[in-house]
Amino acid sequence: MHPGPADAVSGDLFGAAVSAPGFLHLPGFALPEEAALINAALAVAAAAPFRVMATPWGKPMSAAMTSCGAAGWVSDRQGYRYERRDPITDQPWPEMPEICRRLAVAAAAKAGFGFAPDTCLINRYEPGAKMALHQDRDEVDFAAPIVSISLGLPAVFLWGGAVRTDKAVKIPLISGDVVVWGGVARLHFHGIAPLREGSHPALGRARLNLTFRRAL
Ligand code: MD3
Ligand code: FE
Repeated sequence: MHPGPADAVSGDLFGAAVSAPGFLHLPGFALPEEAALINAALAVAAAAPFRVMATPWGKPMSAAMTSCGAAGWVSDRQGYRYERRDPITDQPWPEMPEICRRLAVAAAAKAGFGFAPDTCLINRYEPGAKMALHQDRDEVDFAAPIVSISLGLPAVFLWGGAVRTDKAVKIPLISGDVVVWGGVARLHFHGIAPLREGSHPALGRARLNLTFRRAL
């Protein structure tokens, strides 16, 4: 037995507890630092601009993305991968802001994980943007969890199963929510439903999602 997350941890769906192995929803965990996290994410984007990448099949994604940390996630005709330099600036990605890293590590600890993230992917959604059901399998070590921080407009997270055809459960995520995905949940299919129209006091017509990962 190696140390790992509790087998079943609780989530929260409109205030009603839901349980799934390897899934820990911490509603409002990031709220006290919401403004600082938004500023940190926008500072990253000032150095490594948000860009809409294409899938390996040439179709543009609907979320714009950037990264910080030792590596950044990249998609183009060559495929999905992590790169140590930003292909747009040809510079190393900006450093992971300490306030973000600290929060992600604290959330992972609540789920029973030691965590040393080496990258943070920042997704920016505007109303209408979505993310189709997919698995995250470009990281080297699937034993490490993924920690997600939601900021700005609300979203409906689609939580599928181990195979693409498993029916997806809808989980609302609002600004300040943090989710930790590990263990058997790490390779589950997941996505984001088309973002509803709206305006957030600090971010306007946008949702930012920060995902912390151990990629290299
Ligand atoms: C469950 N992002 O960047 S975050 C992604 O809100 C991604 O932008 C979504 O899916 C977003 O790849 C969802 C929550 C999330 C992230 C990674 C996971 C859930 C996950 C990996 C495995 C299982
Ligand atoms: Fe994903």
